[in-house]
Amino acid sequence: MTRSALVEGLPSTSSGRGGAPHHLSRVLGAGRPMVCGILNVTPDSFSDGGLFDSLERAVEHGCRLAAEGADLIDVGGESTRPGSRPPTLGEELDRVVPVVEALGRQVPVPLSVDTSRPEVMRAAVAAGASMVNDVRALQRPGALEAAAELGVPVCVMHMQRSPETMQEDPRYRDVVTDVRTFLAERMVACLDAGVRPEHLVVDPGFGFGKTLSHNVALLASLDAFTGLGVPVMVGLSRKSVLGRLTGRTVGDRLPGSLAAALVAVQRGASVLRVHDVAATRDVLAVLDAVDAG
Ligand code: YH5
Repeated sequence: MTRSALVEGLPSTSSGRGGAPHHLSRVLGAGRPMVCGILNVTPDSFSDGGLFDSLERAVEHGCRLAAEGADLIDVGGESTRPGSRPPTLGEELDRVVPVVEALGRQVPVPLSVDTSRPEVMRAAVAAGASMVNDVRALQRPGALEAAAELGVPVCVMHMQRSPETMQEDPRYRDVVTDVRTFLAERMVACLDAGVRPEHLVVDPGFGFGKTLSHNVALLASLDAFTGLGVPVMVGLSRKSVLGRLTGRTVGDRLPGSLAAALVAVQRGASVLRVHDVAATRDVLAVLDAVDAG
């Protein structure tokens, strides 16, 4: 399977709510990395300060991500910041589904849903989402089956333990090997459940049960994950690993985030999950020019 396999998986036409065609195939088919904009619809979002907790503001922010050139927008209603408590199913559905419905009508960009709950996966795809992104790698009961039945691309991410406990002394035998083995096992589980191979995306899960040195090792060896034969997604944007490396608070982590994005793409990442879409596109424009020359 090639890195462009994600392409065939994502619909090349709109998800049916009256938007323009997505043309995602041209994006990855051209070998260009994709930029996935982050749309948090949690009241306690780490950097939105609750500003986007209403439907209107969430949709407005989604439109901005699209205008900045996002290839994909990831809509999430569960805050997975370290120590956080999960929302109820009802809360998560109420946050995510109206945003997917409304944003899907307004932007010609495919939407993914950042969730671990099969009920949310089903409702979001019914509302127009084109992809499932699960930080728990479809390990919740019913999640594998839902993803397979929905027939959409799925991103499986590595996390050690749970958001409540993941940053309490994380340990690995060898972080790169351990994370890669986990992702390979989840790929097999997905395939066994009936997920199409061209629908698989993997993510090492930066910040999810990793120390500073674990995160740096994973980024340095990201090419180990491209060996799994499916597109690799990377989420480093504004994360505390960058705060640790630069001494910056969350609002001042753009330069660190862009450096991380560049390194990730140079080591084979296919999808960059970021807050700052326009700035990330600029990084890719420079890299593109160099690669073309
Ligand atoms: C990810 O890496 N992350 S939610 C703390 C931050 C900044 C950002 C304070 N969902 C990922 O975005 N899905 C999340 O700094 C994800 N990969 C995939 N596939 C956490 C998040 C964040 C947390």
